[in-house]
Amino acid sequence: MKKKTFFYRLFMLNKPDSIFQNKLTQRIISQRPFIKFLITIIFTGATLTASNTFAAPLPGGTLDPTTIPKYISPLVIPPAMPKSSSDPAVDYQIALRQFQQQILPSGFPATTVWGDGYGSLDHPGTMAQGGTFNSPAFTVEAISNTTTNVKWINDLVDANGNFLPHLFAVDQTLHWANPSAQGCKDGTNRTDCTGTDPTAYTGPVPIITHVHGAHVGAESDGFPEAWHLPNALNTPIGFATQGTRWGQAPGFLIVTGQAVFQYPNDQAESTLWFHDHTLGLTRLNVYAGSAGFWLLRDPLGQEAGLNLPGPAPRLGDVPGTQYYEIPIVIQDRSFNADGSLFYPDNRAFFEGVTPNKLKIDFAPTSNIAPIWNPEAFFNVMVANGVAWPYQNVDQARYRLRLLNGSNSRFLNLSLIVVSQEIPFYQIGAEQGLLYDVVRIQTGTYTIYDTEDIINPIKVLAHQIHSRPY
Ligand SMILES: [Cu+2]
Repeated sequence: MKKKTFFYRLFMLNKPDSIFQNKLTQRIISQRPFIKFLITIIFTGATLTASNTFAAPLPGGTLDPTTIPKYISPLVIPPAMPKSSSDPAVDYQIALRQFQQQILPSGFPATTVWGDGYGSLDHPGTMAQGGTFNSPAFTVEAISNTTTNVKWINDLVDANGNFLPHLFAVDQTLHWANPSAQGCKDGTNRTDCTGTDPTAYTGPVPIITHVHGAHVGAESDGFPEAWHLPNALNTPIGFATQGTRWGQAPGFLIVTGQAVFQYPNDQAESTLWFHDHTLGLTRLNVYAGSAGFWLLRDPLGQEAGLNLPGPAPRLGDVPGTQYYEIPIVIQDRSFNADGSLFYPDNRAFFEGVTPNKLKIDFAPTSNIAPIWNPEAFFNVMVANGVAWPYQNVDQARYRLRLLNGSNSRFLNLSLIVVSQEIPFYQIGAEQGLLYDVVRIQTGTYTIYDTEDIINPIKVLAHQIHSRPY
């Protein structure tokens, strides 16, 4: 009964073009054959006091964000992730690697990031090189009630097979993975404990991938303590290569640096995403670039017959294919002048003082972590791995699947055409379609959630926001 009502209302919204042909829309469409669709992120809190009065940029790295030109780089739409061909036992083999990506506009330096790609020798290279590695990752397409097996690989090693250290300062006084299995606060020597060493960790990086919102068995969930190290040649003696809750789907060979997870996808069509989930490291590993969409479709599900805009990127698309279903992950980042990502490496950033002004007694003498910041806000908005991109759109309805992948920042999203704000329509959230369609003007999005939206210039957005903790 409830389902019927939902279908009817959504159908009514879609069918008569009344909502899409109000005066504003008519005017905009007649004025502009192509409308530049800008995702306008309005900074919340201290950075914005009125809509047209920006305060000084938030503190961050050595690159002044006001020197970065906006809306000159095209939005990157992540293609579909290639299926595994070299290992038929799994549907996908996805590796996290370190590489350079042009996040800032061309002319600025490239940025060292981590990102997922098809982790096999036959698909090397970054997206810019014609390969599959990108941050955010290419999109995993899955079908409801059809099992997807993924081999997740920690490939954070250099060309010689030695481990790569973290891009950022890792606080060892948190409850964290602690691969050295030494020096826990409770006097034990084990992994997954609160450490005592106030210096930054310099060893191999533990990762574990979690598909956010997936119905999944415990062994395939990607628990924080289910991390694994890369299969590096120089892993220090005595280090644990797995966390205490490491596991994988039954029947698969155990290989160092990998875990095979099984996803039954026994849930409604939905926008999910995958990201790192390691104990005490999630914020850093996701900030470094671990993120990708996992789109769950169901040919017989609730979206069937709704005539939602598409297509989304598919395998084998010819270059130049126009997409009307676009996933967008929005994240705040700060940069240094050399293009590197900035992440605070001490508590002074959070306190808003210079390090020499800190009066705090840090761990291990207190329980206040010296490196970790309870929350952190950054000064450049990055969408699909590009700083302040643009996307030209047709006069057509679009479906956007939006994800807030920021560490701490909530987002107010507005759709501005010329100088006019126009509404969009939310049709879904985390775990699938909403019961009813919601008209939104300047929506607020918390970190790590999901929604679905439609709009009168014919933009239909599917919105996720979700947070990686
Ligand atoms: Cu999550």
